[in-house]
Order: sequence, then C-alpha cells, then structure tokens
Amino acid sequence: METNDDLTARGALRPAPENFLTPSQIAEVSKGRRDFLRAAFAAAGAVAAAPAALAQGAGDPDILEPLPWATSLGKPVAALPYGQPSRYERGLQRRQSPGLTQTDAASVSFTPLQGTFGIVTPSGLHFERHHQGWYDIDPRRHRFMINGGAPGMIRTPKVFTLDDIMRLPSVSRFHFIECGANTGMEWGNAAVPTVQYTHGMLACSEFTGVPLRVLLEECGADFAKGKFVLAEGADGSSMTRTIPIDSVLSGEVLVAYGQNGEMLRPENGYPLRLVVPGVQGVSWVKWLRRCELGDKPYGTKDETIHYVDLLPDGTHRQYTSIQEVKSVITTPSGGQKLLARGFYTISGLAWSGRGRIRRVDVSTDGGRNWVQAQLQGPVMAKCLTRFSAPWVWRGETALLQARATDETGHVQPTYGRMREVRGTRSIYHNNSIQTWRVAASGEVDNVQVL
Ligand SMILES: Nc1nc2c(c(=O)[nH]1)N[C@H]1C(S)=C(S)[C@@H](COP(=O)(O)O)O[C@H]1N2
Ligand SMILES: [Mo]
Repeated sequence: METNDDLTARGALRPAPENFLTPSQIAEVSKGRRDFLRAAFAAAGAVAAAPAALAQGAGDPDILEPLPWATSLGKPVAALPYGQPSRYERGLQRRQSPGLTQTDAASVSFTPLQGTFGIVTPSGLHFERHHQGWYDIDPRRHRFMINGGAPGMIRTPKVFTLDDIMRLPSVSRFHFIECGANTGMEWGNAAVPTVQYTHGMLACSEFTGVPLRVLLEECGADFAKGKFVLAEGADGSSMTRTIPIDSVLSGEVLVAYGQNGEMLRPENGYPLRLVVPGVQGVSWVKWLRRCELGDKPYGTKDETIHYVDLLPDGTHRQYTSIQEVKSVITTPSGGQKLLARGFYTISGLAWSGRGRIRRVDVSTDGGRNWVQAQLQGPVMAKCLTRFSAPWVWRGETALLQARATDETGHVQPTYGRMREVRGTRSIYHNNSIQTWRVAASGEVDNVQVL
C-alpha cells in the first residue's frame, strides 16, 4: 500500500481539498490546450473555431485517450465489505495540532474542517478528545446504571444492558459537539496555521438514542427535588460532569448509541455516550456507565480544576457550559492557496449552543464592509449551519471574516471586544471572529484583527 508521502511524491494526492491538480499539473493541462491552439491558428480558417474548441477541452489527453477505467473490468462488489474513501482522499485526516504537547493517552485529534462539505462530519473524521485514551468496549459487558445520589432521589435503581436500552423508542437528531477548548490556542495571538487546528475540535452528527429523561422515569426519579444529574464514564479518567435537570426534562439530553446511522465509533464513546446539545464537549460523557440525581452541582474535578474560565482579575468562572454563537470560514482558509484570480465561493460553518443561526455576514476587508451570506437549509437548533457567499478575487490582499448571529440575538465578538471582557489568559469558550489573510500570491494564513 502506498503511503501519503509516496502519493505526494508522484503528485497523486490532492494538495488541498479544493485543488485536485497541483500547480504543475494545471500548467500541463493548459499547455496541452495551448499546443492545440497554436496548431489551430496555423491552419487556415480555424482562427474563429479555436477558442470554442479550447473551452471544450480540445487537446486534453484525459478526454481524448482511452483511459484504463473505460477499457477494463472494475473491481467486484463487496471487495471492501465496509467501504473506504478513495485512496486519493488519504490526505484528509484527523491530525494532532503542531501547537500542542502530544502524549500517548491524554490527547486530542482535530477534524479537517477545510475538507468537509455540508454539515455532517464523516464518523471517521470526527475529532477525538480523550483524557485517558480510548477503548473499544465489549457491548455485551457494558452496563448503564441509574442509582445513588441524594437520599430518595431514585426510587428504583436499575441496571440497563445495551439490549434493554435499544428496545426502547429512540430519537435521531443532528447536533454539533464542540470542545470548550476549541480555538483555545488563539487567545493570545494567531497561533496555528489552519482551520483544522484553530476550529477542528468541532463535529456534527446525527445521533440516535433514548432521552435520559425516559430512563430516569423508569427508575422513579424525583424531579421535584432532583435538580442536577451526575454523569460518569467507564474509562480510567473518571470523567464526571454535572448536567442541569432542565435540559434533561426538555428531552434533548440523549443516552446515545448511534452516530450517522451506525453504532458510535469506539473513539467517540462506543457503545453509549451522553449527548448534551449546545453544551461543551466535556459534558458529552463517553463510555457512559452511570447517572445519579442530586439537589446541587457536584463540583467534580472536571468542573473545578479544568473547564473553568480564567478572568482578567484572576478569578475563575465555573459552569459556563453553553457554546456561544460562533462561525468560521473553512474555504478559503489558512494553509490553502488561491491558484488564479477570479470567482470563488467563500464557504464556512456557523453554530450556536443557544439555538438556531439567524444570519451570517461575511467581510473580505477585515470587517469594514459586510455582506449577508446565504444559509444552506435546513437550519437546525444546536447544529452546524453551512453558509456561503460569492467573491471575486482580483489579486488584492484580503482579510476574510465571518460573523454569526443566533436566534437569541447574540453576535460573535471581535478579538478586541473579547479580550476587554475576558482577558488573554483563558483557554475555554473563545468564539471571536476569525480572520484569514489572502496575500497577493494567493497564499492564505491565520491573522488576528482586533
Ligand atoms: N468518559 C469520557 N468522556 C469524555 C471524555 C473523556 O476523556 N472520557 N472527553 C470529553 C471531552 S473533553 C470532549 S471535548 C468530548 C470529545 O468527544 P469526541 O472524542 O467524541 O470528539 O468528550 C468528552 N467526554
Ligand atoms: Mo473537551
């Protein structure tokens, strides 16, 4: 099997998701056409016909010659019982950030947002964040318990097997999940080169599961007294998070087993994970094994030492769980290169933990002028929304920005505004406006505009 390096060496790997041809290959294709054009000009009377033929790809061997895939037998069905992306797409990968310390067990990989379309993240590209590595848990040995907590909160403690849970009526819903630390490296300055690393602790899937409320009711939960659920994972990190009861009672918190039409991937919590729409990723407890009900927040290690917001005066904010309105342009974005002047579609993603996206505005001059982007439907609550705006690049230096507004009226702040209120030393909940600078050479990099 060829490695990425082999493929890159012989020019077979897509250099950037929207460029199938390398610059030298593009030169080859246009050279073929130029040669044809010269020949056409040499022939009397062909002058008028040549430009039309050129536009239709005359002289291009990839059109004119019999190609292997048209003159031989293809592979049989089920040669791959579980389908794989094309080998030419092998450059599209989850990656570890060059800006972070890499360890074996406590780790994070980032979604390649620059190369995905629409709003759904393919399961194999969903970012990973593990506090103590991941496991492929045997579903026959996995148990989900509802027990304990404050006295009398759970009348009938129960243990559920996966089969028990999958017999119940399920719901399937599209939601984004974003780590609270997404874009965290950018607090001080523009720190990492690509959108994969600035915003790639973000994914969106169709999740299938049973509302946690239904399971709590099964156990005779006392919702008059119980105000907070504690959720606990089965992994060695002892991940425990407090979930306010309102989101549970509304039915939106799910004990999920499905992701994009199949069982969850092991890295994403197989066989059970909590889905807490709109709330930072850490509360989406993976390998979920137990819940209890209490009358106050639990103040666990993952709520007191981690996932607190350091403010300029040195104090910490706790339980800032909702992921506020945010957006980012995914193409063109850092590390990509515009190969020619002319028409481009600026495209990106917008989301809010408070509900639906109402509008997205796009600027190409660093926020002086804005145009309203088109939103691609359906626009769903606490879900990614794809936006786009047409743009003609005339070779000038450009500063590309997107600014989202959600249905509650919240608007993304500039970096200047964000730092006034929240300082520069925080990690979590950075929803500032991202800027990509397009240089006259067409190269795109990460900069900050205050
Ligand atoms: N049990 C358990 N649940 C966990 C974690 C973990 O380490 N263990 N990491 C949390 C964090 S910090 C995030 S951002 C999300 C990441 O989910 P993903 O790996 O499916 O992207 O899972 C959360 N749930
Ligand atoms: Mo996270």
